[in-house]
Amino acid sequence: MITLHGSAKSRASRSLLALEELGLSYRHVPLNPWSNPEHAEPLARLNPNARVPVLEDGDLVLFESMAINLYLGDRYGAAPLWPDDPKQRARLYQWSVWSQTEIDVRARHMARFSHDPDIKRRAEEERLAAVSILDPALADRAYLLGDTFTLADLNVASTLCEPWEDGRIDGELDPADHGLDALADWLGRCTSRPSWERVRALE
Ligand SMILES: N[C@@H](CCC(=O)N[C@@H](CS)C(=O)NCC(=O)O)C(=O)O
Repeated sequence: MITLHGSAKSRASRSLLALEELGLSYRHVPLNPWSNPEHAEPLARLNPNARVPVLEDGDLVLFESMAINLYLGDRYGAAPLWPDDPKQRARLYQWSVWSQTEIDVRARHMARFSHDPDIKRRAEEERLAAVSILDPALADRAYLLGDTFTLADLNVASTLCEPWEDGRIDGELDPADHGLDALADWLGRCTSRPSWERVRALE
């Protein structure tokens, strides 16, 4: 039995999307210690960082949303979602790691909420520069690895835009407003998938 711990209104949404796209049956435990202090202790037993998501699959207990998604793809995935070709999987790893090191940057997220307008502006400029890399990468293709949606798209799109963020990066940035039309179209294709709708409905 697979169990995914973490409220869908958090980074756990990325791993819930992966479970949905893979068509796996799973138990969802919507832990959210930021609203429910009594969730902190059971979560800390699963993840010493006291963060969600955490996956349990048999005797495997795994934290970090990207590690969970790559494990799920490797263990349960099949082409086209999880490509057969090792070089295509290498690209999938590349974009997945990139999304964590260049996009999901904690210091930049915090700087965006700074009361200092210069710090806030710099963080927004850095975010725009980082996401702009995706526009040429998508100029000649519908999805990051080619013609079909793969876990690379899921990992990057779900890092840019959580299911409740209305198709905008961090809920506020529309790439089309910055001439990033290939990125805007791709993000729309990803976030309008039924899996996004299903995860949006979860607790
Ligand atoms: N890099 C981690 C980040 C996980 C993370 O920051 N989770 C937040 C929710 S989005 C959390 O659990 N915070 C705990 C708290 O606020 O008490 C991952 O991708 O899994």
